[in-house]
Amino acid sequence: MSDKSVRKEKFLSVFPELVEELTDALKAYGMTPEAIEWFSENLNYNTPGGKLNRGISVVDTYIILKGLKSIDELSTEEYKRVAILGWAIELLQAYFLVADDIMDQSITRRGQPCWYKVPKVGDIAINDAFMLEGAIYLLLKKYFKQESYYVDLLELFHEVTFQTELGQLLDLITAPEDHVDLSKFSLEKHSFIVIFKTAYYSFYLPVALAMYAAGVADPKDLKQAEDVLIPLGEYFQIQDDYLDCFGKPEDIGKIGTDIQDNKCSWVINTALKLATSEQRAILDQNYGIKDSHKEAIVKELFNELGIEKIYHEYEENIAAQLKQKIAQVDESRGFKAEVLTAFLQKVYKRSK
Ligand code: DMA
Ligand code: MG
Ligand code: MG
Ligand code: MG
Repeated sequence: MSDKSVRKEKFLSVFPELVEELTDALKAYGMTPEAIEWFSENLNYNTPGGKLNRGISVVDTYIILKGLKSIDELSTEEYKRVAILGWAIELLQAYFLVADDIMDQSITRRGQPCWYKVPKVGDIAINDAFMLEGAIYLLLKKYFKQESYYVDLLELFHEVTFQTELGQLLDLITAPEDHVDLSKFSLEKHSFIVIFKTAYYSFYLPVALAMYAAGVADPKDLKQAEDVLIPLGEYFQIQDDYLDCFGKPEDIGKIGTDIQDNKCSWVINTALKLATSEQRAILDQNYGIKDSHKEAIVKELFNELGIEKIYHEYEENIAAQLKQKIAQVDESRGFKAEVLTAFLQKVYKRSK
């Protein structure tokens, strides 16, 4: 097994214990067996099935900050505590995704039907999303209440959650279902949306959590991390937008919906910059409509405009810029640039 899959297996092996502990909290309230079983299924269906990059990154970052050579240098107990911070992000992600799929009317996620699409679930998925969020705070209280940085963790989760919700709000109100107006889109607006809906929780949060746990969380260092991780997160969401249109469903585990959903994605914004007035008219007539024939016309135009090539150029460019930024990191207080390099490597040229 590769090192990567070993780390994933180890991270996954903590999850069943957490489900036990979380369902115990329901038992303590005297909840019915059906409710306990439902919560357990909600947790298992929605939390562990993805790439787990965010969660595993907390462990990876912690190891780098502690100056350890390998994961095996952590005691079982220390590993579990750091992994729990990782699972807390995965629960946050599960909460956002269950809700996001309802709002985006998506069909599949991580190669299986979206939770709200499971026949017995439907609208109950809304409450299930809230409960996934609640699980974060049960775990933080159980494992971190005695730490001096407990309030920092709580404030961090609350702030990042709200930032993500702001991003989702912008994403949704910029893509009304009944009214397509491409003049509302711009790459600047796109940048704002994706920094809020993706970059904070997917990139800044895992590193900041590991920094608190490792005792390397000087505000100046948190700022240094943020200054690289936010543009890196923006790049990651541009990849997500690109893959929504050009990725293979087998690779990405989901079927793209951005064109039919009228999304203000990087792809349409790039196309709008290049389109002639004739091509613009085609986009105005076919974008953002729940019709797969119209979607195909839009995709054909994207191909004509050479969006794929522009994406690859963008990717080379941003990766070079980020490398430069990382080279300027000040390590004098204990923060390490390697943390950021490791993130960039995980993202660069991903296809899933
Ligand atoms: C993802 O936006 C953002 C959050 C907070 C889930 P998206 O709708 O582009 O995600 P996906 O493509 O995975 O549905
Ligand atoms: Mg979505
Ligand atoms: Mg969405
Ligand atoms: Mg997407």
